Amino acid sequence: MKTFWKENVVYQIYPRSFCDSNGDGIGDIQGIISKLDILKDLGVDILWLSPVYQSPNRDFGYDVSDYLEINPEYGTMEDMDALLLECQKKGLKIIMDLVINHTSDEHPWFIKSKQNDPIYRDYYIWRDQPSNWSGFFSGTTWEKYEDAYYLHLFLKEQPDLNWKNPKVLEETKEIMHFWLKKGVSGFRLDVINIIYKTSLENGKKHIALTGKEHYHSQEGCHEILKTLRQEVMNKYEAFTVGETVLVTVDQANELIHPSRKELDMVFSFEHMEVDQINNKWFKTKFKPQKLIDTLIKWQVGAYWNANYLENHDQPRSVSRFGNDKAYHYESATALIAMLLTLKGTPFIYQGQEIGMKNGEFKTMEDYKDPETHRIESLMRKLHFPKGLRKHLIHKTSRDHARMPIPWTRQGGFSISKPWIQMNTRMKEINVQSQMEDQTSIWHQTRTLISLRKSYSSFSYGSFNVRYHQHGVFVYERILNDEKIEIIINLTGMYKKLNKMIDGNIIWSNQPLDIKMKKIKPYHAIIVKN
Ligand code: ISL
Ligand code: CA
Repeated sequence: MKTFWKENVVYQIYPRSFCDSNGDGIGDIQGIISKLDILKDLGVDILWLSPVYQSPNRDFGYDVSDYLEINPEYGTMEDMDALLLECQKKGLKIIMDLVINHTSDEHPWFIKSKQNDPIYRDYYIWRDQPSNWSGFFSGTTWEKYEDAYYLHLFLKEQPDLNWKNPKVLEETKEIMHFWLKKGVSGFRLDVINIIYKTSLENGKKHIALTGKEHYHSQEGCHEILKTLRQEVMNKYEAFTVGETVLVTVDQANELIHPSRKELDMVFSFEHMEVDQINNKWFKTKFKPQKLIDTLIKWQVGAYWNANYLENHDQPRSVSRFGNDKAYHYESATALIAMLLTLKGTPFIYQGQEIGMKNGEFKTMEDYKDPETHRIESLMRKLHFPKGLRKHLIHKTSRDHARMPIPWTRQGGFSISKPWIQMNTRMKEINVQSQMEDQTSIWHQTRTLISLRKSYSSFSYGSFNVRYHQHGVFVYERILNDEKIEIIINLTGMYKKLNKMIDGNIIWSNQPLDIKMKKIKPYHAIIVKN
């Protein structure tokens, strides 16, 4: 069935680091408005805004203290309305980030819950004694307040909501109606597959996330999502993308299959785990073939995919899956070509379109992410030597993705000192220079987006693997008599092709020597048969 979100390209904005309009060093809504023409020119259709709600910013917006107000650092509700209006004029859609596993501890609900208010006490999860659970940011998930403990799977400033309480569902419905009536086109649902806690008892011991079997992919969660779909989402032309941690293909399909229709698509994590051992803090050498195999598993298995290689929680893809030194342009464009031609809705993360690289952080003070600091202090407790700590933290910190967008050679993000340091490579990697240079990553991204829209097989065609070995990924997208073949070399080596290229080359990130029967390092080619 034809649906706008199957054809559209989504662009994620992390507002704090996008563009600062008033010179306080913090990105804001007016800053976003000032760059809409550039985004429109790039060709994206939907903007996903990481949280802009009122928040004490313990987890930079993922700790909401009022879902119906804008964080004053980012602007006012008038600014938000202006953004929606400007987007509407330009034919851009907006989706909001809805964080409903937890709130901020400064949310009035939690303040009343702490005070034992008869209505609000049960909005959160309280227990006389803690169980053995461990949380996403390491350490126990239970915090003592007076004579009881409340649950927090993330920071202690992010208490988990009690989804067994029907009032929490009612509140959420109202929040969703509020934003949908304002004209947003849907939501990205933060950690949505862990919101329902079936039991609070001790869990099986794991290196990380002890207790997860009591809240991961529970039937109670399916019930809630069905209700939200029927009673809210179905009334609007809007879609949902769920962030689903630790999810398998089968679990994803249980959420998105048309027969269940709880969510429209989900962000899975398996392909983000190909370069790690046990947990994300222990990175191992990246093997392109492992990424390809994982992508194939999801391309073939999942009913629909939300494709992404970056977001505000992940290191930069060109530094992680490509080569940000010898093949910066080649690997950045090859990765984007793959992202935009796989089956599913593509999500581009701000800065990915110019091939932003991981940053350099000299001291711990340079890191702003609370997760990074918590893990560093855990490593310190475990007596990890300083050099090792520094190395592990640098490979994985979420702050790589949170460095401000360099709009110009001089920076152009803010007239004053940004809340987090700029990337030192901004003189080479910035939006202005790349917009001026027709052969830049920005221009290739623009061309690829427009190509994606000129052939319906990219949106609606089948996905068939033709070849996947030694880091070379060849697949085709077919719809009726339209057949498009995509060849991606994800390695830094010349690779022999198993057959001659036949058809018209409609895009390639580097010149191709047909006679050679070899493709170059990080070569990406799109052929129409
Ligand atoms: O960072 C991660 C991925 O490597 C995860 O551990 C992450 O915490 C998890 O994916 C959940 O992320 C979401 O919820 C968090 C918030 O800190 C993240 O920014 C958000 O994307 C809590 O709301
Ligand atoms: Ca600002």
